[in-house]
Order: sequence, then structure tokens, then C-alpha cells
Amino acid sequence: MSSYTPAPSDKFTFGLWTVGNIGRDPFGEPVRKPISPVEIVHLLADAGAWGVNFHDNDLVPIDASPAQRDQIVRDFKAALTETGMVVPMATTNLFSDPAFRDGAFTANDPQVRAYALHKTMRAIDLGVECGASTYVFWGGREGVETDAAKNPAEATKRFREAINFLCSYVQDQGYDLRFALEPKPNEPRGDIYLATVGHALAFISTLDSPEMVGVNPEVAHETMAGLNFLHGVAQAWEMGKLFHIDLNDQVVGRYDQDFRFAAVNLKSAFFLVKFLEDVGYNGPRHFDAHAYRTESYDGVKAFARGCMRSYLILKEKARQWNADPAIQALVAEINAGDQTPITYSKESAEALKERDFDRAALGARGMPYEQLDQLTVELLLGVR
Ligand code: DIG
Ligand code: MN
Ligand code: MN
Repeated sequence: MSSYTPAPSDKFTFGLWTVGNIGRDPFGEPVRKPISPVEIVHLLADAGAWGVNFHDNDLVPIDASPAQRDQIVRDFKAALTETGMVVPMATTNLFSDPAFRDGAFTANDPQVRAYALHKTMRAIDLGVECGASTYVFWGGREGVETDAAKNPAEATKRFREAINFLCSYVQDQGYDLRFALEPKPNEPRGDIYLATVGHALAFISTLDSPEMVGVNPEVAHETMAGLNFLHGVAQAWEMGKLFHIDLNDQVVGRYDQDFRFAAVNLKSAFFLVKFLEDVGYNGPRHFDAHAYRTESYDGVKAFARGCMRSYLILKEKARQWNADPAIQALVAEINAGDQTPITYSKESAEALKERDFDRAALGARGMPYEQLDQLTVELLLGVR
């Protein structure tokens, strides 16, 4: 029986803002005292995480002096060295400050758009200084409450101009950095642009340097939109665009709950972990989640351990699924026949047009998905 103890090879990461979440919500004040980035690094290292991510202002307060900034970064880097933790990803907070009340890259005020680029370039420098190779863009304020505010096509153009500008900046700086767009359908804006993985993948194809840009899908965000998270992840993977992933959990139709990974939809979490492990996804497993507001820091540590432990348990279940004789017999049955892809040629098209099909026989074939799904459920329930 595995101990389900995380190892660096699992590449589990958390943002400073996750275990550093002090429990403020729209209807309540903080319930936990703030802890420093250094304390967070040690908490995560003790829990078994491999890496830590940050928004610029999670690490360096927006009004810090240059001297304060340098000291904070020195202390943070020292904690990384002491614990062996790494920083795979960084991002910009373009959503908290009132300056971004109407958005950042898509704001109607050109001075706000310029300030957003200013802030992001400096945040990219900080992220690269700390070792980041992926840079996430979550456009939390890039949206509207009324479409009277701006033409959505104009907003898309502004978003594209900003990403093109920043791709050029990274290229000119010689940074080894890739961008990952993180979609979300709404909250905190009434509607957010680039709402889903599909919107983001289409947008990426219109950029000047699309090869630099991928997606960072989040379980809660696609689920909020009522979508099958795995399908978005699989399409991104298949296109070579799964640059990062935000793992957590969510009840459909609710606000962004950012629950502990696998806390709600066990079967969805299982098929997601199975996919990531089956295809050999080699990126960070980033838990963008936070503990319940009810928790003390002991609860926060239990939350962090639970995220990683559940991933490892589901990874073991996926191995069992792939080795289960009854399950694999059904998998072989449903994939019977010549699965060679039909490739086009004038000859093959003509021959296919002339071929006879026994439509009744095709329709008579039942598929044993009830059995297969029941075996999957029983495996997850621990009776196989
Ligand atoms: C929210 O889901 C967003 C922000 O926390 C951050 O920009 C991004 C990084 O994972 N996720
Ligand atoms: Mn979220
Ligand atoms: Mn996220």
C-alpha cells in the first residue's frame, strides 16, 4: 500500500495566495492572521510541495520601496534555497487595485492599459528573477457588467495588443518564458472575456507569436461554466497548449469555490488525473485552491496535504484501472475493429462512397459502458 506521500517528482505546487488565504470573503472579515511569504514557503515545504507560485503583490506589496522589495526578494530566495522549493510560475495581480476597476489590458482608459503593461513587465522581471518558466494571465477584471461599457470586439483587440506587446518584451529580454492564459466565465466581473478554454485557444491562434502562448485551465472555472473540465484540458493537450493547470474543485452553478482538489467531484477528478498520467503531462500540478473559512492554520495544512494526497490516491486508482483485467477486457471490446484512421485520397473517397453498409447491424451493436462505468465506480469505492 503506497503511503501517498508527495515527492518533488510529483511537481505539486501552490500559490502564495492559497495557503496564505486569510479567509476574507464578500460577506466576512479575515479569520486568519496573515503569514509571510517565507512562512508560506516553509509551510508548503513541510507539507511536501515541490514549488510555490506568486502574483507580484503576493510577494512584494504594491507600495513597497525598492529597498523593501529587494529585502523581501532576498528573504524569499533564501527560504527557497533553504527548503529546496522552486518557483515554476508567476503572474501579475491586475485585479485588486482600484486602478483596474474597469479592467487592465481591456480598460477604456488608455492610461490604465499602459499602467497594466508597466506593472506586468516589472512582474515578469520578478518572476524570471525567481526562476519562473511559465507566466499566467488570469484576466479577472477583463470584463463588464453591461455591454454598454465597451465593444467586446474592441476589448479583444486590446487584449491581443497587450499579449503581443508582452510576448515581444519577453523575446527582447531573452527570457525562457511561456505565457498561459487562464479563462474564467465570470466573477469578479459580471462577464469575463476569454471565458473558457475554447475561447482562449481560439484567441491564441490570432496572436503574433502563438507558439509562446498556451492555457492554464482551472477546474473551478470551466465547471462554473457548466463544462466538462477534462474535455477542455484534453483539447488543449492535443493542441500542445496545456502549459499549466490549476487543480481544485467546484460545485456547478456556484461562485468560484476553489475547494481542495477532489473535494466535490471524485469521478471527474479521477478521470482528470488518469488523463494527465496516461498522456505523460510533465508540468506542475498547481493547486489553486484554499481552505474553508472555518479553518485554523492546522486546517490549512490539512487542506494542502489533502490536495496532494487525493491526487496521489487517484493516480494509484488510475494505475489499478489500467491493470484491471475486467476493465481492460471491456476497453478492448469497445475498441474492437480496424481503428486505422480514414485518410483522404480521391480513390479512397470514391471507394467509401460506393461501399455498402449494414446500417441495421451498426445500430444493433450495444456498448458496455454501464458495466465499465460501474467497475470504475467500484474501483473508486475500493471494492475492486
Ligand atoms: C484565479 O483562479 C487565478 C489567480 O489566482 C491567478 O492569477 C491564477 C494563477 O493560478 N489563478
Ligand atoms: Mn478559481
Ligand atoms: Mn486559477
